[in-house]
Amino acid sequence: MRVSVIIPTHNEALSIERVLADLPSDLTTEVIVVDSNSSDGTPEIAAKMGARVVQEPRRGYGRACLTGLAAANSPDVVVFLDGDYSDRPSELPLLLAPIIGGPADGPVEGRADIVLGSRLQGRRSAGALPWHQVFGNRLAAGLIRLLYGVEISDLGPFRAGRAEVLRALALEETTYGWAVEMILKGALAGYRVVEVPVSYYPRIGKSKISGTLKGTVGAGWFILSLIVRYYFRQ
Ligand SMILES: Nc1nc2c(ncn2[C@@H]2O[C@H](COP(=O)(O)OP(=O)(O)O)[C@@H](O)[C@H]2O)c(=O)[nH]1
Ligand SMILES: [Mg+2]
Repeated sequence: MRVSVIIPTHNEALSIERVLADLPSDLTTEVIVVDSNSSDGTPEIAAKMGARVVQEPRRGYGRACLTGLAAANSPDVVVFLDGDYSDRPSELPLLLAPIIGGPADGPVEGRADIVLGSRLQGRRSAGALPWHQVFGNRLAAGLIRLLYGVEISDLGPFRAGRAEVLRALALEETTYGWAVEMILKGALAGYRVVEVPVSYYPRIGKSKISGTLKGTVGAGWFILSLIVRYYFRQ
């Protein structure tokens, strides 16, 4: 089974080496770091660590994930992971297990098409998620449970999906909405979206999204409006 890991980065030189070092290399076929104009040496460190670096000068978290997905070399499973070392890359097997299934299953014949790592179900160290992120993610997950019937508790960034499913969803959000678009479109298309608890720690370095006012308001607005929009579009 071919597993491609995609890590979007913008100035993560303080953490990217640890993220790459902690990824279980026996489980990954390729690691793609999609970098947007880092000025701190992030792509150089990533390349030195053996990752494939793809430059994406257009900013946007979703854009970087889409570029990584398009660049992946015929994967069966695609994993998304942040470059800030707030997730634990060593927990990759937790995300792959529901997709791969047990030994009786063939390759990529598990019980899930998309697996989300939940920080709110898992072990989360003090201060890893500020209160507004706990509140916002609980609210968004609650709405998704209510309107779409998907049993999730969080919208975490550490996630995995079957490559053919991710491609079929034709994701198009280039900024904050990308992560929720995957869940909504996946649920509406009848794919199996499941959640596993993952641990979460305070990031290394400075936040580009939720730690900023623009990011918090932008992400909140995009996520809630997409949840409502896709519900009425179905
Ligand atoms: N390529 C790329 N990566 C980005 C961009 N914005 C954020 N990232 C990366 O996306 C990941 C999530 O961003 P982060 O700052 O941790 O957001 P937070 O978890 O909400 O605080 C990190 O690895 C960032 O370096 C961008 O515009 N382009
Ligand atoms: Mg982060």
